[in-house]
Amino acid sequence: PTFFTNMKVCFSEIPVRPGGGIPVLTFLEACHAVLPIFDKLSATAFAPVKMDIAGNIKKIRQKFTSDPGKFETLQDIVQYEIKNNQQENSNSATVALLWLKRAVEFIAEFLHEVIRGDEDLASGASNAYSKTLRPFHGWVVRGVFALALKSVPYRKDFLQHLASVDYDISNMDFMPQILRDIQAYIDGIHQITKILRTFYCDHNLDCPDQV
Ligand code: 6S8
Repeated sequence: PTFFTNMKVCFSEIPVRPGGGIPVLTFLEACHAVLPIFDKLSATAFAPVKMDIAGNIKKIRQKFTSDPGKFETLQDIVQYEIKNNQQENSNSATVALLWLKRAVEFIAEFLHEVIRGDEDLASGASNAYSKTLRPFHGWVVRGVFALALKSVPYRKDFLQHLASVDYDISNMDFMPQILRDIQAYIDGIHQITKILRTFYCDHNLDCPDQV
């Protein structure tokens, strides 16, 4: 068993509707299932990241709960906010989902670097950061990233964190299995972020401003 096989919901399990609609609650569960990894790595160093992701999950869940019948999919929520001209409010579900999408895109790029195999994951994290979050961060948040970077473990240790306690990575089966799990997880993320990227682009919601 690994972190992935223990996950309640992963992105590949989200039952996307025929028209591309992404069901709200399963999506939020898949995002939520990422959070325990931060405590394993370093609860202090990754506290701001964890808070940001958890906060965005909460914002979207609250919107959903305000009228569950009306909001079956993420797109329903965003469209509702557009209709009411709330989509640019900083506490809107639309902005929360935009940042959640960016966070998940970072995770996919980072895991891709892990698969590539360089023992120095900090440089992998920097590559992933440049491709995803960095363009949207001003110098203050870039500084926060630089700090978090110091807590990124070596590849070997990161992979050990993804194993369950009783699983030794020197076991011959472990490496191929964990790498397969990671790739499947990345594929699941891509299937979802691709839909969201297109949707945000079509509705002109991919705000380029820096925070
Ligand atoms: C904007 C912004 N959010 C917020 O200001 C920043 C928060 C802190 C960000 C720290 C810098 C990034 C660190 C990266 C991690 C370092 C590498 C780790 C490698 C192990 C938005 O906030 C609000 O969200 C929104 O609601 C609204 O208020 O209009 C808006 C204002 O502001 C962000 O930039 C989102 C940051 C998300 C970072 C996600 C990083 C994930 C890190 C690691 C994942 C590695 C583990 C993968 C394994 C998974 C296994 C399942």
